[in-house]
Amino acid sequence: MWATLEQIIDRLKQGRAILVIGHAQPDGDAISSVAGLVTVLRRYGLSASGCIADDIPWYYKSLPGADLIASPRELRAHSFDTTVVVDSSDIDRIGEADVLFEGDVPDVTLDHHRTNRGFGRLNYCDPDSAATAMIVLDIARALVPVDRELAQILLLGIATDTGFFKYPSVGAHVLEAAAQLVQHGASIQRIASAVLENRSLNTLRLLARMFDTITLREEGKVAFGWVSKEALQETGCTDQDTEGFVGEIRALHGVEVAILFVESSEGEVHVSLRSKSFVDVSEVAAALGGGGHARAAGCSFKKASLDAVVDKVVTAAVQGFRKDARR
Ligand SMILES: [Mn+2]
Repeated sequence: MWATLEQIIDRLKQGRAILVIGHAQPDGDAISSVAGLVTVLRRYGLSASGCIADDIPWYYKSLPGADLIASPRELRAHSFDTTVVVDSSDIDRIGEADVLFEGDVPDVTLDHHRTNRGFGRLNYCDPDSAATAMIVLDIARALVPVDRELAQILLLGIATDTGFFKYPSVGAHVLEAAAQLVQHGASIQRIASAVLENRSLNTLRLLARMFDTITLREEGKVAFGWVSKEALQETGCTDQDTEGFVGEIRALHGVEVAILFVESSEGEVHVSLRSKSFVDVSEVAAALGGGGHARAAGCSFKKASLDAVVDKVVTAAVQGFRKDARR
């Protein structure tokens, strides 16, 4: 059932051994909301552990919080009486972390993805929230003092999920929350330096390969590019290194919908969709088995060729663009 934040907080207080899980292929908000909630619960006096199925990208590891997140394997010997899933629109997003809890569903979910249908026992989802870290900040304010470390952890999710304070989700409320975290001692520059100014030369060479693939449709309003398995291998990169690439496509003049295809080494294709001002890409992604937000969404395909996925997704995105352009 859907719950209020007060009901969620009451449920969390009853936990004796709490497991907080974020989505696989973690981004800044997944790391921030897992590490932030673990920190809040521990400071409140509860036992809490954080888990994410995939490795944390290396450039987040210099920031506080990453060390609070373990792999499912590291936590297998522990037992938990309360499971919380954060920043995930459906249960499939948590990957192999589902082995850590009994039954089919987590006790609590906290999220901000518009496509979330509420897959836990108690669910809280606010699509107007710019980041799940904003929701964790509200929980923090109800339970513990916010110190410099907690502020730094929570600012990560807010900064990264808003494209460093430039997406339409950024209103006064977001800037006020960020300002408070900065007052508590957090540094935006530290996050920007770790996330935006840390690309390896290999990653820049991979980006150059991706730029060469950019293809336009609908008179330049729909743009897409791809990173093949070969491009990853030949540049010595992994799919983690493609973080931010889709934003480079969206930055192209005149583009409304930007799509990045990444053929990861396991033969899977991950698709990131972004829009600039009016196309709801969460609808496009949801129709393809994925999910997300109106301006940022994604989906994944297994055992499919890159070419076939590009054809299928671009066709769906062009249809979505035409539909929303008529509105
Ligand atoms: Mn998020």
